[in-house]
Amino acid sequence: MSAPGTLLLTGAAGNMGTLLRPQLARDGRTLRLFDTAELQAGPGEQVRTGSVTDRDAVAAATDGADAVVHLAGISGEAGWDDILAVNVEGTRAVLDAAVAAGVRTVVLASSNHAVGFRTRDDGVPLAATVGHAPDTYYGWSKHAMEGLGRLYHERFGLTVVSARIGSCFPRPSNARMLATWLSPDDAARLVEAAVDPSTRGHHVVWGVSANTRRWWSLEEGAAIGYHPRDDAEVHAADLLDGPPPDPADPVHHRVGGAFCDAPLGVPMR
Ligand code: 15L
Repeated sequence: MSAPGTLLLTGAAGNMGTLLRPQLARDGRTLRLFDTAELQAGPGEQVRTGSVTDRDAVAAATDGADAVVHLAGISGEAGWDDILAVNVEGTRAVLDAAVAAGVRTVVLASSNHAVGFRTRDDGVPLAATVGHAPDTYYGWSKHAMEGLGRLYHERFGLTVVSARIGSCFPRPSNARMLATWLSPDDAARLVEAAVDPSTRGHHVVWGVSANTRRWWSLEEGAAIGYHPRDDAEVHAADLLDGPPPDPADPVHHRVGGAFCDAPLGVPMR
């Protein structure tokens, strides 16, 4: 099966967009970059400047796309109105535009914080089918995003993959991330599996690498062909000094770690 001709990346200038952009470049593929920040198009790229809060701009950017990877949004706790406008209305704008444009697949960048209050007591490995338990307004917006994805799949037959991302950074930077890290290479593997034309239907999968200390299931991802190869353990010596992390410590016991104690509605960054 061939990869899609035009792949729209919303939030292309953000953390994940920046990491994924070089990884997703392919012969025969156009990467269309959508962001509020002005970007410079490289080979095989197109730039569309705009916000997901502007439905017309989203519709114009989506026209002619084969698949959409929706990364745009507020990436941590924020005020309720901002979360609703950007993360919820923005996702609805993307899904509406995808249906109108006849897009085959939408990948939604969900987050572990949609189920942040789930714990190791709910299962190890923790299934992606575990019920929602958001830890913040932000986590709730990712819960809403997953629900919207399901709705648009059922109503319109759109293939939707909600990737419940752990910690996607160039490298893990604390002890929790030894379990929750998603390497940039594995993030690209996950996107490629999701946008492959053989992936159809509706899926919620964990976006996590093959970490030795991982406690979230890879089974749902494997069902769409996502097979991570990286392991945060290679960074363990740099991150740990002293006793090993205690799995009973709330930071390691709860999916959402410290987000569970963050004040509601107070912007994190
Ligand atoms: C997220 O959803 C955030 O966007 C990211 O910045 C990290 O905080 C990550 O979760 C995490 O849980 O490590």
